[in-house]
Amino acid sequence: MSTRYLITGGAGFIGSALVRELLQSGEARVAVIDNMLSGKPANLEEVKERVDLHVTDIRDFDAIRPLLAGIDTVFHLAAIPSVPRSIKDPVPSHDVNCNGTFNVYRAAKEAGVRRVVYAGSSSAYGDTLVLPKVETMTPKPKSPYALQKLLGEYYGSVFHSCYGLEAVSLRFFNVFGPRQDPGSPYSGVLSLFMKAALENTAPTIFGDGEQTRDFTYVEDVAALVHKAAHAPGVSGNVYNAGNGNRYSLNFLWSEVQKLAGVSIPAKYGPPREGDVRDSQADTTAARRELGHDPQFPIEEGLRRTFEWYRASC
Ligand code: UD2
Repeated sequence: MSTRYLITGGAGFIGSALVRELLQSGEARVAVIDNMLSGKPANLEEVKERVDLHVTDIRDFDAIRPLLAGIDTVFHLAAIPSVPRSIKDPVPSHDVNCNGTFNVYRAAKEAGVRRVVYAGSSSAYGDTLVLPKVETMTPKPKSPYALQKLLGEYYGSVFHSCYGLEAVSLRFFNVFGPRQDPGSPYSGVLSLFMKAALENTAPTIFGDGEQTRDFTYVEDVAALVHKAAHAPGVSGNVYNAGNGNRYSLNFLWSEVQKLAGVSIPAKYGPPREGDVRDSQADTTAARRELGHDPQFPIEEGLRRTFEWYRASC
């Protein structure tokens, strides 16, 4: 039987969690496109027999077009993330996040794919006067990355209205969990906190540490992305993919220290350019229209994540 699902970025941290979610839900096989820039074969190790892995790049339309033939749903997660990286070096992230995303929608349309589920970003909101952030707010991107991710949402709704391709966008809110790579200064902050605690070194906190984020456990995001493939009457829409809470970096570093049994004062540096101050998702629409039902409160997500890093690092 041919695969019904294809995941761009499927060898990455979130993409590989989605691969496992789909396989656990009864899919026999799934297809993955990944250029292995940040994706890793190790992320798919225990499921590799059931994954059709295509090592290619979404910037190459001719390479990806034939891979979408016969696919029902494309989950488009491939991206170059990071707000500060996009400010320092905007060309690669523009190429992948804008041109690559256009290629994915165009290839999906030409191949007759039914639906594309797109990984957007909570950064699209920018700083808002009101929390939590709700989908009806006017986006105010503060960085190239935030704008690039917003463009992908708009392309989804335009491919829906102009070409009849079903498209659903999810704004991911600071996803964390096992397999998040702590290997770069642009890595997600919780992966850096975990690594610092295990190595008994001080992390750097940019700003006063009182900025807040809606940290969302990766399995909750994967479950929601899967639901978005099949929810009826939602094409062209954008939904928050968050947990609905917000925690400061100072609080999180204290929680990670408790898990690791260490006591190390963080170093503080200047705030990052393009940083949003506070972030928290209103999950009402995602719960009502997609059946979003997050299962992992922050304590449980942190515990599971820390156990993974302890066993793997
Ligand atoms: C943004 C998006 C998120 C996702 C992500 C992808 C927001 C609110 N969130 O995450 O949804 O798209 O981009 O990259 O825009 N920090 C430190 N020390 C460090 C590293 C980070 O203090 O060593 C701070 C950083 O300044 C920020 C917070 O931690 O205030 C979170 O940073 P991040 O890079 O983990 O994610 P963020 O919020 O830019």
